Amino acid sequence: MQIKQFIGSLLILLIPISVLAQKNSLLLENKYYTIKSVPIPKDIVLEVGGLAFDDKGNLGVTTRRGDLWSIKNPSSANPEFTRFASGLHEPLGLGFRNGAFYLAQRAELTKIQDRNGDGKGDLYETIYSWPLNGNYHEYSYGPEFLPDGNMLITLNLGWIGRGESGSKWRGWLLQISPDGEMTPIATGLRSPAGFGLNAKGDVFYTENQGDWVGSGRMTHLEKGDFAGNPEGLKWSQEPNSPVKIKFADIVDTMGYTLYEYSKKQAGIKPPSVWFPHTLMGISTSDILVVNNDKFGPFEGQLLVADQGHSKIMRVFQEKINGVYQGACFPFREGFASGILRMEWGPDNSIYVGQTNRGWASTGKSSFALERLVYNGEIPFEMKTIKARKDGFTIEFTEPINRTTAANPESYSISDFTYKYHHVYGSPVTDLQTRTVYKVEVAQDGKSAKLFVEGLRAGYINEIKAEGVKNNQGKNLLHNFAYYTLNEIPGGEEQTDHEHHMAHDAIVPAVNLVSDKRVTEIPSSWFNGPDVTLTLTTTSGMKYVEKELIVKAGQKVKFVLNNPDDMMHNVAIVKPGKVAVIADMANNLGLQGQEKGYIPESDDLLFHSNLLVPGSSDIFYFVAPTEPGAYEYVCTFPAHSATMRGILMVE
Ligand SMILES: [Cu+2]
Repeated sequence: MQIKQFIGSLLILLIPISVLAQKNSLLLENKYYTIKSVPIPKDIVLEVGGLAFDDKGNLGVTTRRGDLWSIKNPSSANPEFTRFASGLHEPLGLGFRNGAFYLAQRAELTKIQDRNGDGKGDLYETIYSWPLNGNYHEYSYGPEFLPDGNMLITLNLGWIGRGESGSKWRGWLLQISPDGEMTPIATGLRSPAGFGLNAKGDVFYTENQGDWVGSGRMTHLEKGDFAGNPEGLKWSQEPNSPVKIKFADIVDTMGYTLYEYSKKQAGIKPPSVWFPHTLMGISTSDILVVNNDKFGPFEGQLLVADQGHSKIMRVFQEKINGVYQGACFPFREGFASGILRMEWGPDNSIYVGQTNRGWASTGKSSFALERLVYNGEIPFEMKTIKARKDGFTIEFTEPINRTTAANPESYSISDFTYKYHHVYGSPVTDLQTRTVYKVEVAQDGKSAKLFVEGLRAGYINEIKAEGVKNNQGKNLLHNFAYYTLNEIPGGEEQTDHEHHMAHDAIVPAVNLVSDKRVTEIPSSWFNGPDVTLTLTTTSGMKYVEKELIVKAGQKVKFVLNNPDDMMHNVAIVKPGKVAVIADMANNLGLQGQEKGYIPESDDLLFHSNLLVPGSSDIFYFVAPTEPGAYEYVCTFPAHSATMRGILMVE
């Protein structure tokens, strides 16, 4: 081996695996969606605040330095830049309707028009204005046009070491008509840089991690909604406010999640999709609906940009019990600067406006204007994830290899949540592993039904499909997603328990090997067991049988049936020891599952396996020789309070 080559391979070894993986994923993404840059003249600082095409096909761009540029032929090698307007106060949005540009400056919604046709704005008209207290963080965004011609704007909170609504309507979504009539719509907003309409015309906004905001997220906003940050509630008692909650109604419990709090206080709207901090992005921005079928297989879905990670994520949502929820997926990373805006071009490519001054980003350019172009080849991706009563259904963009897709071990799921408190951000809270115990692959090979034990409403499910391959043996382009489960769907699609029982693909959660779980009948029991005890689980974390009776020293065959839709076990313990054992099981934490929630203790006499829904277990033991009221209990966390009974030894 040549010395140079040797040093070269050493260097490659020194590059962290994660960097290689990232480079690899960038290269793969580039095969399907290519990033092209729009050349910007050297003397223009194009820190993009807003993007909108005018009626002549020129791209309007507002900048944070207060200009509105008009770009002719933006997809060509030599686009032509004209300064259409200037002297604006940090316009962070742009729209175009009926021959005029509309933009939100910090303190007003402004209409700018070119009346004499010289390609420059000559009429600046205030549509509606609002007060400012001068805090640097009082950003204003928009407008987004509604189908009826009214406009939406959002107002950022100021920052004084926490979010502050220092002037009226900071922290609000406002609707403004073209003739300047303002209607407040919703509040609880902290840093609402991105908002827009989905394919059905419903309004969503994205939020950045911050005080009262555990992680980035997206929320469906309707009139009267409160989305979580209490500062904007300072104005909820104004006569035209549709929001009923008062500022004093929201207290910091330090314990609840936003979902839990919303069940106790009417009018709180939990997010439809969480973007877990650092796992998916770090600062969400613009929302863009995929409004055509020329951009790959994702028509009707939403793209959400991330400023800090210089990337675009993808969102699929569904409505369960009238509530939006769904999954976010990685989509395309590697942009030059921090993304603030996305806009469709006439050729169905997406213009991506970027800036990172004051807001650090992965892309190191201080500003950029780029274009994302679809190359026509379908990437192998999870296209949608839908919730069912008993799990999730994943739809793929291509037929999947049946052997890999039907194997429960090709998937892993864990769920967690975030705290709702005045502190900035939240750690991942109450993380648990969920077991995929069965998978059914659809006839057409394009979707897989995952059966998952113990779904928890209000939790974020990390869904990984690392083992799934397509028919050509290829891996997924992106193999993970985060599904926010606000509502668990009702019974229409549930599978009955007999079906579970009959299926041979059920995998146990664990297979506990222990001398307290003897699964073969002991060879010394020549006449078989003296007695068979059967215990059956039922819904509401209970056993059907409250008491079982044996005689001291009897040979027992113990059957545990679990027709319930959660995981359960049974542990037989010495008299009076249930609470101690349940506590020990709880304290096993994340290792609990692999131990079947069976702690090591002399007070625990016998136990079953940890059973997934629709399975059963048989074990053998000799009943204690000392009579007494022994107890049996399910040691799965939080079950022991209700899931217990007496084993009477006579
Ligand atoms: Cu249980």
